[in-house]
Amino acid sequence: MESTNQHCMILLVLVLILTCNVIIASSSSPATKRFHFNVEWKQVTRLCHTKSLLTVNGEYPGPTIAVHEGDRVEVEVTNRIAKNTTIHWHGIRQLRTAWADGPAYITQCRIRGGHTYTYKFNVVDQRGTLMWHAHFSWQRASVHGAFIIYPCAPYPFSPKNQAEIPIIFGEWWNGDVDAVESEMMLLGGGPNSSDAYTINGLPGPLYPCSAKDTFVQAVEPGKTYMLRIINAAISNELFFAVANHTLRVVEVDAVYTKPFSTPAIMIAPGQTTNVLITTNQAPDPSGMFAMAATPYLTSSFPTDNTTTVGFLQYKGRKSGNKNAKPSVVVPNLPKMTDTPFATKFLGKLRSLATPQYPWRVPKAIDKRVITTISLNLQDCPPNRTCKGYAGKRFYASMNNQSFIRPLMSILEGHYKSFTASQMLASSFPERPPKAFNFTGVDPVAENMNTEFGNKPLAVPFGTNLEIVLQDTSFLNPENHPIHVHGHNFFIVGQGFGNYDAKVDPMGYNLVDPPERNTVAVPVGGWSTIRFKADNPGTWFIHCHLEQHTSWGLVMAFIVPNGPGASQSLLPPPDDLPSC
Ligand SMILES: *[C@@H]1O[C@H](CO)[C@@H](O)[C@H](O)[C@H]1NC(C)=O
Ligand SMILES: *[C@@H]1O[C@H](CO)[C@@H](O)[C@H](O)[C@H]1NC(C)=O
Ligand SMILES: *[C@@H]1O[C@H](CO)[C@@H](O)[C@H](O)[C@H]1NC(C)=O
Ligand SMILES: *[C@@H]1O[C@H](CO)[C@@H](O)[C@H](O)[C@H]1NC(C)=O
Ligand SMILES: *[C@@H]1O[C@H](CO)[C@@H](O)[C@H](O)[C@H]1NC(C)=O
Ligand SMILES: *[C@@H]1O[C@H](CO)[C@@H](O)[C@H](O)[C@H]1NC(C)=O
Ligand SMILES: *[C@@H]1O[C@H](CO)[C@@H](O)[C@H](O)[C@H]1NC(C)=O
Ligand SMILES: [Cu+2]
Repeated sequence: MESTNQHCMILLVLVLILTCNVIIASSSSPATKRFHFNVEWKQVTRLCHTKSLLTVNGEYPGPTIAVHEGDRVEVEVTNRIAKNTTIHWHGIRQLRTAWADGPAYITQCRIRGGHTYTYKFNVVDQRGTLMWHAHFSWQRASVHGAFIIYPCAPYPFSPKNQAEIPIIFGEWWNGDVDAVESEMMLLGGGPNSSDAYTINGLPGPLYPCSAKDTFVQAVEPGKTYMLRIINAAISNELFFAVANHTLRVVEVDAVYTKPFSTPAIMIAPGQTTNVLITTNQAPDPSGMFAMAATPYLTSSFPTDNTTTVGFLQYKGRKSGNKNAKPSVVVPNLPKMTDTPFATKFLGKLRSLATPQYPWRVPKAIDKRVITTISLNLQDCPPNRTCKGYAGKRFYASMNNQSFIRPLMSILEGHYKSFTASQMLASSFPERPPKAFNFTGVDPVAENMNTEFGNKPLAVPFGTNLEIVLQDTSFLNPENHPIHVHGHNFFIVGQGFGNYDAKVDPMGYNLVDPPERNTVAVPVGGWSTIRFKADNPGTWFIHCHLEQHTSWGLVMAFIVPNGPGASQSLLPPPDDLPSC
């Protein structure tokens, strides 16, 4: 960990001086932290299977990026494989630096094998735990890691943690993950499931050959630890709990929350959660307490329903009984289908909303967009066999548009318009094209086809935007984690069933709603998010379940330059990969 950063002082002063909402990159010269990422293969063995795993620098999970609030970050990424890649800094706002955001064909073309691209951006007014991951096909299954931003000011909660432990959840496939995606897209059915969930790359004792591949963290009794929990899994939301210990939630998605205690958490792919844990239990005869993650299952599609287990090992308080086997039972872990628990847990999240960390939720809005987030069932192309439901194939859509990825970077294509501060054409439908009982239809009777395209949503700079995300029961109502690039948002309301524009806004929380970058939209329900569109660029909005992204549950969102020079997209970097 770095020592206290000089730049923190400068930044604090700046933040106090700048009263406007839009704090764009500071003019002082920040400390620059440089990292080198080699995307490369590495032979890795889990569950008795040895395979070439795609990694950064041979590490799985990948290296941790740790910086201070206010730092400038430069990550030189060299692609040393014979495939394309890109890396995304998930949750980093990328103010004016959309070029460094990472999603392939949205903000950049892919980094080809043998090529290098250096991502350069500032970490402005953000602090906490985020993640980085590959944003090309399903590479993020193993190409991911923690992105930690140490705060300038002391933590606003007590007790203060005395140490911290990163906890990264992932999924392990015995087979080749790229082949899983290709096969899914070719045959039109659901993807093969992962073979295990992992904690920091280790599956734990409930899987074959894995007792030796178990995450064990030594802890001292009577201390408070901060767990920096990251869900880097690609296909399921997860529940997480630690036997006999309560978790105190203090931050989600790198935003402080009002602290609350809970026996377990629910965390969706793309989300991060910091919890405090105090080692105040009399040790079990083995000296070990299990921690476990299981999926939170909301769909009836077959999926990985296994459990990964790791341990906290109390130091120096082992009993005389050396043969005592640690219990792998975690009594406080919810059942895999416990939607009431997930709902109650998410309902407790509140922004801290103090003068030092004020809420910035738009109280009034300039525009409301209502979009379905839906699975679809499309006729099989002629002369092909499809393995989706009823001989058809699966897709997914937003407002009945299943996203087709362009062959050029959308940002690059529009760059001239940004420099001219033009308002770019908005063609994404702002209401569901067909009104129907979104969460009540008989899935078999309905026409579940979709349209294909990449019409973007564009709004003027500074728009106070509301987006209502409405799940549908086409095929399967499901919890979808929707991630917005380039902006944090406030979750002002959510519920089950169909959103009602007359009634539901009256129940919005405009006082201390949770601020996040990824919202887990309730299964068979809706969420309303609000934010000020104040970051010029083209941004990806998408489901963070990888199969849904592949099926098209994605949209592009465009914010043009603002009136001031400091509200404009910077020019593209010289080494930006070409298409
Ligand atoms: C990399 O991307 C380019 C452009 O989309 C494509 O033509 C090429 O086949 C890709 N390379 C590999 C190895 O997939
Ligand atoms: C998916 O699973 C099926 C059945 O187990 C297997 O035959 C197939 O090879 C798997 N596909 C991939 C890409 O791993
Ligand atoms: C942990 O909790 C379980 C279930 O509540 C209880 O049976 C057990 O005694 C506890 N273990 C310790 C070491 O306190
Ligand atoms: C997990 O899924 C398998 C296959 O679908 C099923 O047989 C099994 O009962 C499930 N296990 C749990 C714990 O839900
Ligand atoms: C489908 O197969 C039939 C018979 O083999 C053939 O006549 C027809 O041209 C094929 N259609 C397409 C679109 O490939
Ligand atoms: C939608 O369908 C559900 C379930 O069939 C039903 O309970 C609900 O009343 C319907 N809503 C509307 C607005 O028709
Ligand atoms: C979606 O588009 C398809 C293709 O045009 C159409 O058949 C279907 O009815 C539309 N569905 C909805 C819900 O708008
Ligand atoms: Cu989804």
